[in-house]
Order: sequence, then C-alpha cells, then structure tokens
Amino acid sequence: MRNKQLKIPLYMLATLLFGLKTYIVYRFMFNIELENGMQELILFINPFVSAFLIFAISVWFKKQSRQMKYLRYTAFIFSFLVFANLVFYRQFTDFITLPQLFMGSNMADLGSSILTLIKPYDILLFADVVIIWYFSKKDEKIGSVQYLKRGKVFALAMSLLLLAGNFFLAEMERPQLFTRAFDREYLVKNIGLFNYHIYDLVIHSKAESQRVFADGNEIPEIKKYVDENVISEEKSDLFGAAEGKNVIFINAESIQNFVIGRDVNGQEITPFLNKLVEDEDTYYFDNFFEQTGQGNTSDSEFLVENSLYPLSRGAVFFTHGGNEYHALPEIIREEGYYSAVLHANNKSFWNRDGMYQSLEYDHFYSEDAYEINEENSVGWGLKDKPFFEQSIKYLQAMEKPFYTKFITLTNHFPFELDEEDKSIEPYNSNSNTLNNYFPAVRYADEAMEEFFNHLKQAGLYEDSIIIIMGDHIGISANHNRAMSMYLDKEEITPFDQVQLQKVPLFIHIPGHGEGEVISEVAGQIDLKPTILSLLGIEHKSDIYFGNDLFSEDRKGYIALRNGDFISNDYVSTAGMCYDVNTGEPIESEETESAEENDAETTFPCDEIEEKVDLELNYSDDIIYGDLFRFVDFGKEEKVEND
Ligand code: GP9
Ligand code: MN
Repeated sequence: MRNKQLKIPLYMLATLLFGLKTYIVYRFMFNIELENGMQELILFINPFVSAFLIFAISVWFKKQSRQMKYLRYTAFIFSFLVFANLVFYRQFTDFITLPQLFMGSNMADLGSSILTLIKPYDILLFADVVIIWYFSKKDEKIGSVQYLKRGKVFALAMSLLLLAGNFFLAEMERPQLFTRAFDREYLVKNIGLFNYHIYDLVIHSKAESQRVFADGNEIPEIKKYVDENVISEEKSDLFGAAEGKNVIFINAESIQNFVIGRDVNGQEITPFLNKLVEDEDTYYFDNFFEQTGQGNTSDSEFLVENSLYPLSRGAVFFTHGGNEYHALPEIIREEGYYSAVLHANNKSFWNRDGMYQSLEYDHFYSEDAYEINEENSVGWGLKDKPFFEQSIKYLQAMEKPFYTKFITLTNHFPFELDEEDKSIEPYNSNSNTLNNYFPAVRYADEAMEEFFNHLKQAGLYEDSIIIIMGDHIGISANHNRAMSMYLDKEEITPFDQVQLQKVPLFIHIPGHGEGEVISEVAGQIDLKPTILSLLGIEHKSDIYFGNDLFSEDRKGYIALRNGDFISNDYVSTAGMCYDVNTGEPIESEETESAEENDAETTFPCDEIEEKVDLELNYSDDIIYGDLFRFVDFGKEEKVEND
C-alpha cells in the first residue's frame, strides 16, 4: 500500500465517494424511471464505473503532487457537471447536449430562472470534493510516491473491464442502444451521465465535421436530379381541394395494412377504418409503404415533414436534429398556418423537443400537457382514447387554420391492454406479440372513431381534413411463423416480407364526395408534396423526393431505406427482382451491350435500382452535409385554385 494515512489509494476513495454521490443524484434527484431489477443494477453500477475511469487516470502522473492535483480538479469539474445537469434537468426534464448548449434560446430561458433552480442543499453535491481535497493536500506532503507499473496496469485493466461490463449489461438490457440512441434518459440510465456526455461529444463532432467540409456545391446537381426525375410539372386535379382547411394528421402507432378489412377469430379488427375505406369522402391507399429505418416513429415523421429519406443508421431526429430543414410547418406558416404536435410522451424521446424546433413547429403538447394517472394509462403511457379526448381543448383554442400531428401510443409493442379495453379476443398462435396485436389495433381503431366524433361535436370536423397513416410495422420478421399461420401461407418469403411493410393511408376530406381506393404504389415520402398540393401551395424551389399522390405524373416506385424498392411492376429485395403481381422471381436477361457486343446480364429492376441508390445518396448528402443551409428556398407561392 502506497499511502500511510489512507488504507486505500486516494483515487479509489474518490471513486467510492463520487460514485455514491452520483448514484444518489440519479436515484433521488433526477426522475429516472426504472422498470426492472436489471435497470436498477445498471444504474447502481455505472456511477462507480465512470468514477473509476476518471480517477484511475491519476496513477499515470509521475509526480505525487500532479496526481493529487488531478484528483482535486477532476473531482471538482465532474461534480460541477453533475450539478449543471441537475439545474438543467430541473428546468427542462432533460440532460444537457452539446447542440443544446450552443442553441441560444434554451440557455437564455435557463439564465433568467437559474436562481430559482438552485437549492441550498445542492452544496452537498460538493461534499466529496471537500473530502478529496483534504486528503489530497495531506497526501501531497508525504513526498513523491510513484505507482509501480503493476499498479498502473491494474488501474487501466480495471477501467476497461468495468466499462466493458457496463456496456455489456446495457446492450443486454437495451439492444442497439448506441446505434439507435433512443432517448437521453435511456443513455444516462444505462451508461451513466459521463459516458453519455462522451457519446454526445462523438456524435456531435462527427456530424459537425461532415458539415464543416460541405460547401453547398452539391446542390445544383441534386436540384437538377429532382427537377428532372421527381417533381412533376403538372398540378393534380385535387390541387387546392383543401385550401385553407385545418390539417389533422394522425401518426398511427404500429398499424400495418394487413389488418384492414380482415377478421380474427371471426371478429372484425378495424370496423371504423373499414368503414372509412368505403366512405365517399375518403381516399384510401392500399399499396402504401412505410420507409423508416432505425428511428421508427421519428423516421416516419421525418419522411412526412421533409419528403427526405431518414438515415440508414441511427435516428436522424437525434443525429441531425440541429440541421436546417425546409419542412411542412415552415412552408405552411407562410400561408398563415399554425402548427403543433400532440403526443403524450416524454418530450425528449427521439429528441423531439430539439427536432421540432428545427422543423419549425409552433408548439409541442407533450406528456406535461396531459393528465396522466394509473387509470388512464397502460404500457407506454396515456391511452389513446383519453389522449384524443384531452387534446380537443387544445384544438379548440388553437389559431386557425392549423396543421396538427397526433402521435398515438397504445398500439405499441408489446401491445398491452387493460381487460376493459379489449373488445376482441387475442389470436391464438406461438407469438404473444401477434396474438395481442389484434385487440390493441382494435382499441386504436375505436380511439380514432371516438376522435372523429369529438371533432364533430367540437365543430372542428367540417373545416378540417384528416389524414391517418400507419407509422411502421408492428410485427417484425421474428414472428413470421405466427404471421404465416394467420395469413394462411406456407411461409413468409422475402417478397411477402416487403408486402408486409405496407401501412394504411387514409386522406379524409369532409364533404368531398369523390373518395376512392388508390392502388398505385405510394409511400411516406409522398405526404409532404401531397398535403401541400391539397392546400394549394406550390413549392417549386423545394428539394424533395416524393410525389403528390393525386398527380398522374409520378416516379412509379418507392424506395425502402435498405435500398429495396417496390414499383408498379417489380419488387426488388434480397438481391432478387420479383414480378409485383405474381410474386415470382424474374430471370435475368441476356442483352447485347452497346459498346463491345458482349453479352451482358441485366434485370428489369436494374434501371430503377440505380435511381433508388442515387436518391438515397442525395438525401443522405443533404442531411450529413446540412446542405439546406446553403439554399435560399424563397417564399413559397400560394396559387389560387381555378
Ligand atoms: C414514443 C413513440 C413510440 O414516443 O413514438 O416510438 P417508436 O418506438 O415506435 O419509435
Ligand atoms: Mn412507432
């Protein structure tokens, strides 16, 4: 033992004190939700792991005085970081992120109220610093003691081992935690505040460096491509059909298209949506695909608001939440629209609070705007029925016309429902997920029917158009056995798998009278141009990759985020090209190459595949380079409908 006064090296004492303090802060001062014993364990371990990582570095300093100085200052700096996060948390119920630190408005809010956010007992957060300070000063006087190589290697090996152990547990508890970065609370809960800050720093620097090297030179090429290949010249017949109306968009959690018009145990799954299919005021798209990546709901939102593709890894809401966009809320604000999102979940989930500022939403009614208690919640939180009911007052008070997005929650994996909310029996298969999916979808269907009635009673229905869109699949390929049983198929082929990526889309225009079922291939990327066209807003200078769904002149294919696509004739997936009607693979064709008279193997899918790759790359370039900061989109024109 190298220290005569203390029985353990000071860096270890510092680890214990600092770890314990951080744990107490996590547990009692932040409001971190713990759902099971494993989460409790991880939360307990990670403060000590982080503290050890920080303080064990001290052994590498040769001089004793340097070691002690390092311990003193790091103890102070990291305690201050805990304190700063706590103050920030008291105001925003969120942890500090680098972009947020630099995003003026948030910090300005904090500045004015900072004194009310600091409590007298916060001083205790520095108690361990005082103890460490005391011993380090005492130790300094002992003279120069160096750690032996063995001690150094031990400290380093321990650090790495502890870190690996922590990450292993975290990955077990929440697979893909790092690539998907669900929520800051998840990150802090699983890897601790300090590792979270490092993660945030890495993500931020990567995004920044790609941004730094971009100069906007890429824009003309991209604009030329979209003008020639995507954006149609002709206005559709429905251009301006909903001019001046409110837009109510329902992002319907996990609703897939295969439930529409179907039964389970002889009971109708979606009676309300089925009625909508027949309704003369409703367009129903039965060949409409979700195009999300790892960002799930947030990716579907991204597609709808921007008509750009989400990223192939991570959630763009998180990784590029601070970019410049040219999204729906911004464009329609110029036409006098007020915009809001209503979603009864933690506002920082998927970094929504940050991203909605970039998309230029006027307001976000999150969890705090709702009365949520034991009785009216299940699974992920507030049930959809009370969610819609409690939202009506906000719509009534809202400036008109408005564009509002409702994000539902009850029909989320694992599709839990209270007994009293189950109107139909679960399915009976080896997959409880699929079994419980049906009653949960039915609940969502009833909730939407009730919402329509609330809108009518509140006098909001007539002046609004209502769009309902499934956000992404609810039943993954892990449940294919049960799924094939339900669909009465021998197996789910790669071709079927793509078909299962269909989600329903309804566009309901009260009083319109010309609704029909549209079966041309369509996707989430098409919503922005479709909504703008319905409202009679031209956006010719815009850059986007979807089509107005009512236009005759469309691309004719939908790219999925993994590079697969569906066209009106073909499906390309898993390296194969299928006939969209028969589901049969298409053989390659031997064709003469123009140049060398050599035989070349081509697939009819090749031509579209090239475009799909190009589009996905262009969209990625826009996001990674934050290219829209170089574009002056000008003022969008509103064109009178004639
Ligand atoms: C959470 C909700 C569900 O707020 O949007 O998210 P998901 O897991 O479907 O992306
Ligand atoms: Mn979702």
